[in-house]
Amino acid sequence: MNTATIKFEAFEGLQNDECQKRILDAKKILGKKIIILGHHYQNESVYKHSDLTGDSLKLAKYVSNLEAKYIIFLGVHFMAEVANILGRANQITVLPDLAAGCSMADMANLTKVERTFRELSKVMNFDEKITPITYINSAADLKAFCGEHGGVVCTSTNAPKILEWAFKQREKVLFFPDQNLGRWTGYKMGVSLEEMPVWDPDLPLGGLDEKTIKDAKILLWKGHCAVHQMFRLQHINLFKEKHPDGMIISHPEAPFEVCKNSDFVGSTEFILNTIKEAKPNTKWLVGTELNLVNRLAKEMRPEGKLVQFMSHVVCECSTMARIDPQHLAWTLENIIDDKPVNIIKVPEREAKLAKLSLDRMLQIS
Ligand code: CIZ
Ligand code: SF4
Repeated sequence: MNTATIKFEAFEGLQNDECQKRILDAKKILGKKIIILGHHYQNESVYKHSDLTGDSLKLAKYVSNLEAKYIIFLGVHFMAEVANILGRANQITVLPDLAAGCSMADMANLTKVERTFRELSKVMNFDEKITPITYINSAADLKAFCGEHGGVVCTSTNAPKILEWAFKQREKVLFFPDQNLGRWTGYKMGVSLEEMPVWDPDLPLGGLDEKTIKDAKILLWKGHCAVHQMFRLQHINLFKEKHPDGMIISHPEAPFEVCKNSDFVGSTEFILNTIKEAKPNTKWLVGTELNLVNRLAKEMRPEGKLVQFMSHVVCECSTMARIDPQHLAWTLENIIDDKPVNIIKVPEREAKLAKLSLDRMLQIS
């Protein structure tokens, strides 16, 4: 009997066709023992093997009702953590490549958030005045921080509802790690830009003075998504010149100026639904991750819809792209041998506190 796990090296050079076949064979053998969840930003070569697809909110909601012993997450690290936190105790969550992180999530960490807590506590009673909100794109220990301090998690789908809820609890919000999502959501609620200063966690008092902090409604963490940051107003202008009747739709992680000049702004679920429900022969410029846009463009072609990616340079989420067919085949074959690799397990205390802030979110949305 084989007692060691199969090493990834055995899969590294595997040709795509062979790899696809082995994934299909492994899925057949494993049957209901596994369920594969796929995020919209995943490349088609693995996305097509998903049993369920969605944005992180939809996928998080699925997790609470899954029977399979193994959840295979085609997405990035923080999503697999959420699956582990919300899944059943004996369920095992697997992320096919542990290097699939999120560069935005990495822009905040517990050391910096705790330092921020101490800094802000010099100016006011944090737990009385400020609701911490973490975008779901963040590590589990930050969700735990929010759980412990009366805060909550949000996604790009439910951010408006979550902010509304937060302002019913306390007068201010600390929003991390994505300043763009926080700014856009606040702006749409009527919060002025002056009331949403950027908090730089590497500077004393976030680089702000006491008065600015006291006058603020939302303190926006200095973080962003490197992929969505590439979209520019000039991309919109060029598209409009060529297609004056075209529509612009962007993700709220895009820069403020881009969101402001878009006809629609919303999460990946929103973008997909809006374009799918649009009239035939309409033209769309889309500001979100490339894999989603390519898939949608192909799907919409028979209806005569033009779906164009916003940037001229390729901006695929490189960390999402770490999940390739080779890693998927490798993890599945190890599960067949009952030797799962790349298990994502959030430490118990952290998971309990993080679940608090996730459950709050699920209840509100
Ligand atoms: O929430 C998600 O899944 C992400 C990362 C983007 C979106 O808007 O769906
Ligand atoms: Fe993170 Fe940006 Fe990739 Fe989304 S697209 S997973 S925010 S790096």
